[in-house]
Amino acid sequence: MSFTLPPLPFSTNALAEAGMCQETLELHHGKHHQAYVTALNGLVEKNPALQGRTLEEILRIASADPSLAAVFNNAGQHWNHILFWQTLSPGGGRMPAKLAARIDADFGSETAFKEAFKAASIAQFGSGWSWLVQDETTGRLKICRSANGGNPLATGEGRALLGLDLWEHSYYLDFRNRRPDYVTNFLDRLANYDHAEASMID
Ligand code: MN3
Repeated sequence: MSFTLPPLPFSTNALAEAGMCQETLELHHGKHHQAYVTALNGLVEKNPALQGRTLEEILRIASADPSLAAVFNNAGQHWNHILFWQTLSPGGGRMPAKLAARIDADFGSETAFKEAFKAASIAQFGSGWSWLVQDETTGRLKICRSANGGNPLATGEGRALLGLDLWEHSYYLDFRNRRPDYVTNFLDRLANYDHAEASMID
C-alpha cells in the first residue's frame, strides 16, 4: 500500500489572517509535501524490505542505515508535515490549562518557553525543524531541533507535541527572510496548543 497526502485539517485560506497565506499553504501542502510522498512511494516500490511497513517502521529502519538516506529524508518529511498541519490552527496561540501548568513547571513560564523555542528555531542553521517534545519516561517537556528531515522519533528524543517547519518554503511568502518573525507569529497566533496538550502523556 502506498502512502498518501492527508488533507489539511483546515481550508487553504483559513490561516491567512493569522500569518500564513493561501499561496503558502497551496504550495507547501500541495507541492512540497506531495513531492515527499511521491518520492517515498517510488523508493519503497524499489525496496522489498520496506514494503508493507508503517511510516514509523520505515523511519526507524532508514535512520539506522546510511544507504537509505533518501528514504529517511522523504519518510521523515512526510511524518514531519503530518504533524506540522496538526500543529497549526486558525484559532491558534491559546494555551490550555494542563499544558500551561506543564510548561510553567518545566520552563518557568510561558514566556520563557516561547523564548527558548524561538532561540532554538533561530539557531538551526539552514533547513530543519524545531520541536516541543515530551520525555516519555519522566514526562518532562523539552525543546529540540533537527536538520533537514530529521525528527524526535528517529532520534528517540521523545514524543513530539509541536513541530515547526523551518524550511524557507514554510515562511518566505509571508515573512521573506525573517525567520524570527515567523516563529513568533507561530507561537502567538498559529500554534495548536490544544493538539499538543491532547498528545501529552500524563
Ligand atoms: Mn515543509
